[in-house]
Amino acid sequence: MIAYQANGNGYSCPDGNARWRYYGIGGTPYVQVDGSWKQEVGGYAFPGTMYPFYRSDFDTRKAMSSPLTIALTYSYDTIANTGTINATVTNTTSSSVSGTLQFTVIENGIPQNWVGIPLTTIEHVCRDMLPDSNGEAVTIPGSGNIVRSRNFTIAGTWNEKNVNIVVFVQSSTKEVYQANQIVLVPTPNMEYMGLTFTETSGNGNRIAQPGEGIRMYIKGKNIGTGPYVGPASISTTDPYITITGSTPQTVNISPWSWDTVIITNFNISPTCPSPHQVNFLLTFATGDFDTVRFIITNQPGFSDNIEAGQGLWTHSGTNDGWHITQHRSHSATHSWYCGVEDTWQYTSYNDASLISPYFVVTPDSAFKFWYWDTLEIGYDYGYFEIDNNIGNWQTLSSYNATHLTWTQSSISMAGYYGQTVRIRFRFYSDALVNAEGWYIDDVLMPVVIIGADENGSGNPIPALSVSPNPFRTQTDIRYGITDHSSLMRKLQIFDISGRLVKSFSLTDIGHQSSVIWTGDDNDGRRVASGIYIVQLELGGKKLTEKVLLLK
Ligand SMILES: [Ca+2]
Ligand SMILES: [Ca+2]
Ligand SMILES: [Ca+2]
Repeated sequence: MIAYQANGNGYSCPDGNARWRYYGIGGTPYVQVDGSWKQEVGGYAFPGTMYPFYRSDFDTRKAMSSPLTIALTYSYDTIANTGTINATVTNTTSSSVSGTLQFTVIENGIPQNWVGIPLTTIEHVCRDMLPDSNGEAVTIPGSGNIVRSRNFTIAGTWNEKNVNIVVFVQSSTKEVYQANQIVLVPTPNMEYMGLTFTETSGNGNRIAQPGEGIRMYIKGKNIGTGPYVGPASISTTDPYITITGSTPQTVNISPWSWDTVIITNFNISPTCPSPHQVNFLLTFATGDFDTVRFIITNQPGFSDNIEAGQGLWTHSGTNDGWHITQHRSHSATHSWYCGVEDTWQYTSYNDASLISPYFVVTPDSAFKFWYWDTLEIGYDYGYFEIDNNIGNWQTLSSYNATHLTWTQSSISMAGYYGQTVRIRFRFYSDALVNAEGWYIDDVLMPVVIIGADENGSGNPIPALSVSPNPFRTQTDIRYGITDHSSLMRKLQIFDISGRLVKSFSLTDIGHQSSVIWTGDDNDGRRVASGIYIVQLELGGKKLTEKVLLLK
């Protein structure tokens, strides 16, 4: 990939400017694939990511076969900052191929701050062409090859570790037949990739709980340009965690590959709170490091009916329209919506995400949510994505249809059981044609509470629900009353020792009603974080649900 910058930019060069004119590019950024497909992208006019929209065009070009192959060798003196690159261009067809052979020196990672745009570096910038932007007219005979060499000098103001040289052959109609590139100074760059774990001592339910022993397999990914050779190390200052042994793995990871870099055993103190987030520091031999987030809990899962406010959700992105609305809802009166109130349309160039808090995936369960959508078919999309606490979001499901009735989506979480993750609903729209959009309600990763009062747990009790759970500021307790003959009805909240914390008077005699609990007791004082039992008493029957209050 090469970015040609016009004159006037601090990082432009005469060759880059000449190529910018050659392509006839206007004032806003364009992408040209193989020289044959051109599209205006990015900049102030196109602020969203255009990736989902252009992906099919990229794939089409990628699938086209080439008559040429290009093999590169090079030498580089890191003291003198000079070198030579040699290209062998081979014609794999029987007909001769004519075009222009080009050598372009590019630099990545050039620090650059743009006003109002979250961008700190610019990439692929054309710094020089060898010998210049005119290139060399060449003809490669059928089933033959040509060999060419170019000398180059890396300027002192460039970072040689970020320099690549791209070699390509271009036709008279600007189509690029073939390209290849070398990295001047191959360098590994490691990042945390994810983990799996087993219980070495525990109840074997695939949830890491207080008092258990865990063996953790940590994966690292090489996002650099050179091979990574070496172990990794791990540590934590967490008072509830004792690392009892680590086995760094002997690995050789090539660029854009990954492997298990360390296996670590640790014990969780029986006095560890639940839930409790442990931060492990993972350090690679390159000095690269990452924080590995690992939640210990007796209560995996996460649920929210969106009736008690924003809670622990966050949202952000380009033209972010996510908010809680009362316009449509699956349960009760509220849902999340990415669009504009009153007009009931989304806007153009959205790329905005509604992000859940971190939670532990409940084993043998699917993640479920209800949605209502009208999206421009083929152009505007919703995505359900997961972050296995890597920071790299992976798409598990996409939405591009019209459902004028509420529809439930069920996403397999196999492969993530027991792991600490967060999910997001990402909404994307293109330049033209908007519709009403995407509503989300009743998000459910089944909440299972292990080791608390077992009265009635394990069986779904539709007549009593608590959401969100866990919660921080307030939660919505909904209950159904089917027996109106009984006047004996009580809704009470107890702490885990059975002490009464809060009681509600139920004056509503409808079939379905709800109360909001803000985490206070009967005297209006905020209660401590922890597990509480919500108990609905109807006549002689008692229904209970457990809810977790976070600090
Ligand atoms: Ca366990
Ligand atoms: Ca709702
Ligand atoms: Ca659209």
